[in-house]
Amino acid sequence: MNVSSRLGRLLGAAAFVVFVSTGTTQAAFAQSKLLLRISTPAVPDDWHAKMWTVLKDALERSAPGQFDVQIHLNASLFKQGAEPAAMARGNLEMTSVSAFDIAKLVPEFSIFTAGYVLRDPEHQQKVFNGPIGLDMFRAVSSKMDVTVLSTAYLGTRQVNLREARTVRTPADLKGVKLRMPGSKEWLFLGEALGATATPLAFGEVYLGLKTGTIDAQDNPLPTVRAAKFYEVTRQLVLTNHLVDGLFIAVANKTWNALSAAQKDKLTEAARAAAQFNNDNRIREEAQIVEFFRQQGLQVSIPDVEAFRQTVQAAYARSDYAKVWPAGLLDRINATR
Ligand code: KDO
Repeated sequence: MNVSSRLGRLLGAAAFVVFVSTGTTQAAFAQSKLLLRISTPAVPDDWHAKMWTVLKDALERSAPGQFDVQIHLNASLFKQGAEPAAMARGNLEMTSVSAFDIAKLVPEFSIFTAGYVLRDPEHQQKVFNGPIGLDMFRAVSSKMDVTVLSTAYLGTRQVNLREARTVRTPADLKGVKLRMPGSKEWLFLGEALGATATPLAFGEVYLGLKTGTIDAQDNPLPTVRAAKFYEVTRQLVLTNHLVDGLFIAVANKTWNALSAAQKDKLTEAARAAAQFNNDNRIREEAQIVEFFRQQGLQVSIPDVEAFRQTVQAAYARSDYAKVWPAGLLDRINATR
């Protein structure tokens, strides 16, 4: 072997040692960090997807090097609705859980799945950041083994149709295959609106609308934009039927392993994330209708009072209402 090839081999070996030792150091460093895997069906361009980066950045600033935050969007880690079970099994540390998924395990929470209960985002924040939220989240922690850190406003849900039609009252939605997420709590809301509720995961809605396996879907307007449902629909009906929320939650196993200072920092970061989402979503909702008109969608205002009465009556006579604690609805209504 000549001198230069021996030198080459020596340099190669040295580079390998540096590579291996750097890799090992990085792995050890990552291991010493607290892993926070986040799973959500949200699409990257939606505010409740972007809010996770706000959480990650806030933690990087307040607790540098302490957390390894991994964000999985588009339901790429767990399918929609499977997150609470994944957290219970120890396979997931954080998510934003919907009232509908909470209601499966904390039946009284179904009051927040009912249409026309929460009035607007401000009302929602007051309810969940006050004594009602405190009681509810205590029940969530004991029955679901997760701790809710903050409440994100997902937006006010509206009906979005593939083909335009006249929709004044719930009777006008008769026979319309309205896609809802796949649980009985969601399907009940779709039926209460007068439609034929059809279960489908969020990730399949675009294609379902495009091919016509469903006639309609319901979501807040920023999501209709972010998921591009406006490309495959012709009409929005502003029913305002649900002031929807998502609850930023961490598995208790993870939460209990944190120091008091880390708990404070994670709570702060979750609040900052929700605030970012809420501010942007409220701002966007106030101006987004024009965007849909420009895209050629018909935007109709139905008889919201007729929808409110029909939906409220459906819930009032349902089994859901039977487990709502006495006086809770009044306390929610009285929250100002
Ligand atoms: C949906 O599937 O319609 C829904 O809006 C339900 C919410 O609870 C939430 O899961 C949301 O989708 C996803 O985060 C996607 O925006």
